[in-house]
Amino acid sequence: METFKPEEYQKRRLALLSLMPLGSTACFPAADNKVRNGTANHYLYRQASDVLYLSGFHEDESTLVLHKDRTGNCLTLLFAKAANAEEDQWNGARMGLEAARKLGFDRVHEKQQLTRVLNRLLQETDRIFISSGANLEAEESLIKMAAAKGLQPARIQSTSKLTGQLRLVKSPDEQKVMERSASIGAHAHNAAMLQCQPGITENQLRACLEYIFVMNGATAPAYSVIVAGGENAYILHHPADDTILADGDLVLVDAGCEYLGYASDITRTYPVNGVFSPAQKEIYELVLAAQKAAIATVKPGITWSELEAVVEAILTKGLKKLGFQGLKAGDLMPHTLGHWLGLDVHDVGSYETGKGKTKAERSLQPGMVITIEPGLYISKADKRAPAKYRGISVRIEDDLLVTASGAIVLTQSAFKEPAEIEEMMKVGKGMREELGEGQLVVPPRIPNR
Ligand SMILES: [Mn+2]
Repeated sequence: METFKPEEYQKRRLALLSLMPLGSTACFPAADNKVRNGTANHYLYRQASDVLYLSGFHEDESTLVLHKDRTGNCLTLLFAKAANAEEDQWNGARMGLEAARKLGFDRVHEKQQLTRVLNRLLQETDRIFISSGANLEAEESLIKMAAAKGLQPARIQSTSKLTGQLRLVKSPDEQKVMERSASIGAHAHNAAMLQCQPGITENQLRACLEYIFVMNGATAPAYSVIVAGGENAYILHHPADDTILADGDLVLVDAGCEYLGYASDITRTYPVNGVFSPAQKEIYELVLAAQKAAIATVKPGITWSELEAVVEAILTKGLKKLGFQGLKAGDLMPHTLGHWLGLDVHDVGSYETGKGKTKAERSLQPGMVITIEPGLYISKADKRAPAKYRGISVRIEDDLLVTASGAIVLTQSAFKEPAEIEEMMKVGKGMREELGEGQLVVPPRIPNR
């Protein structure tokens, strides 16, 4: 059930404990199992990323606790829900405490014991770290318990700085999983290009991507799939809806899958009818040139600002050449160039290092996985843009693993050269004609590694 061997998780817990000061406790509640509607209809459950990272444990209503006493003795504890035949017939079998004991924790307790055991650990605790975001109710009750033990607010902190440091650099095992997540994502984008045609809806294109994700072993999309036809692409996070994709428009697709907990995050923009108009191609090629230049610059030691400067220079110069009046790249690209990628799509990890006077921008290092995603978003009403470019929005996004000498583009199999895209879409058109109206063009599954 767990993605990695128990030893890998044990290693991660020890690494986290080594970052914790003497007399501290770190608590990681499992993600809340959220009701979608009614009483027994829940959202697809997704474990909190920190719990996945430190244990691989998938069950809700559990808490992971790491404790380091004032003399440096360490203890790892899991609080979980016991198996229960009647409940489990409705919700699926729980692992049970006995099996959980084999996962390498020092102690496994029933979840009801959390308050009692934690109160005892808090007597040896001068600082508590609480994982935030995945389960607000559990967080609040942990904060209350800590406060009741007399811990001042300044001594109640988030775990994010600790886990961020560890999760920023991916282990060789994680890198393999992320490679697979990226290639499934890339494959789905290619499949969507085969399927795309005027008259289908954003939702239908989304379904095509999600089908390929799941058929290749991913659990689900890693985030709500963005399919944005025409002007919708100006909205950075436009969720796919019933909009009909129109002949002559571009479609922007920002979609990635979650494979064994790890996200891919890919954006492609292409013509709905399979052929770029000259104006679309000019904007597209400008963004592509900027993206390729940034990718070529990625290597250990480089900072995000340096990468952004490369992109800014190319886009600003290119826009001027295309006749845009008094516009800098930043005016048409409201988001940053990229972000950390991992268990979370926008993965944890600070973009800065040090404190006070030593505070500096964090530079890239081998083992980090990042996205590079420049874009240009031109509103239909933007009078500073030549008329033929108004209403065109383009984003191109790939996932990169930073290596010792540069970077590997994990998503390189997703077509992005205009000629490649047009060729691929022509192939798709031929396949659809052969299959007949309403048939899904599905490329074969990608082989397992
Ligand atoms: Mn992204």
